[in-house]
Amino acid sequence: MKIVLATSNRGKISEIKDILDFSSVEWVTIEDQPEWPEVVEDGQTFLENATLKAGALSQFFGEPALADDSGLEVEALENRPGIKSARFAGPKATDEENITKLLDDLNKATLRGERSRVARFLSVVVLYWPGGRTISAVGQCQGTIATAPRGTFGFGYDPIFIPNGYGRTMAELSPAEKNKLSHRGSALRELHQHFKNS
Ligand code: ITT
Repeated sequence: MKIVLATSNRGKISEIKDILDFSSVEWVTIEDQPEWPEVVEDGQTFLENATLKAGALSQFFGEPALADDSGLEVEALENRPGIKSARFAGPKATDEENITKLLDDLNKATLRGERSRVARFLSVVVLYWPGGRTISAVGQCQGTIATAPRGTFGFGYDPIFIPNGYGRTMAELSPAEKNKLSHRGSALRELHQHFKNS
């Protein structure tokens, strides 16, 4: 069975392949396809955006497609950046620029008297078959925002996210440790159960 990984984020590709250790699946990724359609993520929710991405790639390749839409919600920032996590500091923002903006915004909120550093990662995953059948699942990981970035593993906001119960940031955990506790790990393991029962 072929499944298209409907993402251009290399961090996600490697995590999804590790978490869903399917020996019988041939993954189709942006890394081995010369043509890859651009998908406009104009949904209002993680579920809408994940469905848009999986649907577009499934139609393009005529195969089932798996998408993840995810992000970081920070309590003191009224749950921003949320669905805008990838482009928080601008349309072509790097992970470093997004982290700098988030820490700046949180520092300003602290100066206004906000004390919470509570945050959560959310992931919504959708598997979309040609013809339109879908299954989906949600995962989350609760934690707090560090005062400065630490660690080199992972991607995105991992260097500033400390999962509850850990003294280390997500970027200081090995990939295997992250996958066990992450929002994406939970969502994909639940999706796998739905898949087996479907
Ligand atoms: P695709 O849409 O091509 O999958 P993307 O990176 O644009 O790639 P999203 O729109 O879902 O994906 O945005 C997710 C962003 O949320 C991601 O770029 C990170 O900034 C952040 N994020 C999500 N999961 C994360 C994780 O496990 N660790 C750190 N940051 C994460």
